[in-house]
Amino acid sequence: MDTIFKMYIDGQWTLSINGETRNIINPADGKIIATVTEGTAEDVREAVKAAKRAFYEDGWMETLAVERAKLLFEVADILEKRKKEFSELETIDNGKPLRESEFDVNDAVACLRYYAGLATKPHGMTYDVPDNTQAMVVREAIGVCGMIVPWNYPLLMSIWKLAPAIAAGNTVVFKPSEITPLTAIKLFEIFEEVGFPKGVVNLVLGSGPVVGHEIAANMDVDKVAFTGGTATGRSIMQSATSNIKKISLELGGKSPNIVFADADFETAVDYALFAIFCNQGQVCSAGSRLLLEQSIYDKFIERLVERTKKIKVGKGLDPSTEMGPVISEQHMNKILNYIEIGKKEGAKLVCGGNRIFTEELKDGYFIEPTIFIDTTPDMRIVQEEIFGPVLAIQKFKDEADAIHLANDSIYGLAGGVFTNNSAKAHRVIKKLRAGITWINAYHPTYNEAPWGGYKQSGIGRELGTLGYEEYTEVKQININLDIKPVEWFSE
Ligand code: TXE
Repeated sequence: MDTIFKMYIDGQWTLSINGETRNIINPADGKIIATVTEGTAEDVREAVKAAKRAFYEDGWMETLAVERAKLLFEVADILEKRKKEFSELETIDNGKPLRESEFDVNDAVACLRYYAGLATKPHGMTYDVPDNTQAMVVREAIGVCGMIVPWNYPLLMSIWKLAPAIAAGNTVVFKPSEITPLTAIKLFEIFEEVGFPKGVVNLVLGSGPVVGHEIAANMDVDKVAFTGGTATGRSIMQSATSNIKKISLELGGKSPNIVFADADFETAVDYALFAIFCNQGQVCSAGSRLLLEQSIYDKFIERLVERTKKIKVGKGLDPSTEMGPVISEQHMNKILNYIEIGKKEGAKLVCGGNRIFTEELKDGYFIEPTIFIDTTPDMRIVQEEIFGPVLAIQKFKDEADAIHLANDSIYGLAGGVFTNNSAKAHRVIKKLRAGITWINAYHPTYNEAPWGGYKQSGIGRELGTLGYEEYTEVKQININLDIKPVEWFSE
């Protein structure tokens, strides 16, 4: 491989300080598609130094919201023009079907525009306080924001963090997943093209324990935003205690999708498939537990299995593909191991369960869409995040039982309810301990609305105005309108 893709630090494309590289693999065929430089903790420190200088000394702190908005709008326009290239690259790097990559690019463009627009909208509050004082609160940039993102939505997760952070006036040190860095590298080329000043946006490539850890622990990083597994989130929280960093964490889930007997049957079946098998099940909010009311249990499973068997698994670039490979050999083995655990635990496998070894797909990391029924709440396949195309089905008796089963999890990211009884839908949603919920739908995500979880699914929210506020400090300003001595102490 001739080209080694570089990092972007302080306005320069650079190789890592120790000269190491990493090969990037196409999960559809196991072949090397690119070689990238492998950053070190020292590279992170250089990036942080640049980001700090850009913020405090070079004037980024004083940039006008309208200027930041303009840059983000320009990034959105270029990304939109290059949609085909970005979508194909995402599919080659991540494996997801092309239609999903196209969806991600569209969503990324919309997210950039949402936050570009928000930058110039009113922020802050005034208060009616005593003492002839005008009190107000303004929101200001935090400073240097570190960002660590995963491999399941490489471009989209980057934009979910970069757009609000930049809109709010921060400088950034950003790390994509070491498995899927390619669209992030191209995105930083766009940042360079639109003319971000040196040091404002920095890209460091490399592993979690080295580059990620340094971002989380560095004393000059003021905030760290992370999306990834709960175990890694816990370690990032610990590293962030170094300088009491602000943190936002979007972690794992084992989200319940509850279907009552009175739901629109075909709609519920269709969404149940989408909830678990979209993006090969590698979605934090995946409806990985399907809770079915007992009177429709058998009929629903029969129809679900019939539809699941028709899902077209193939290479992402093939336009007829509906489900692609999982991200890596290691992750594939983790998923296959969970399938074995499910069988040993006594769950009944009614669909899938195997790696796909056809001539065309045998070199890639393809797993059949898999369904377990007759599960019990204590099973590991019901409690643990598998993060693959594996559905665990649970049976419930009534509304109270459904709520109890749904909340029986360490996670609280998302959940769905299907019923034609709207009062029942509202009662159930009200009791669901989760941050993102749907009634008669599953998965749609909106840039306008906050995204994040209860319990061990995370801290803070992304997207919407709450997501913007995660990248701001709150400053109270009290203006005395009656300028005279306080006379607390006698003369
Ligand atoms: O994720 P990691 P992994 C879940 C899913 C999956 C499991 C493990 O269940 O099976 O996590 O996947 C960086 N300090 N999700 O290991 O480790 C890493 O380099 C700082 C849920 O791939 O969480 C990458 O950039 N950073 C999820 C990012 O963290 C560290 C998406 C995510 O990797 C680090 C992905 C460290 N010590 C996996 N170790 C979701 N919520 O959507 C790793 N990283």
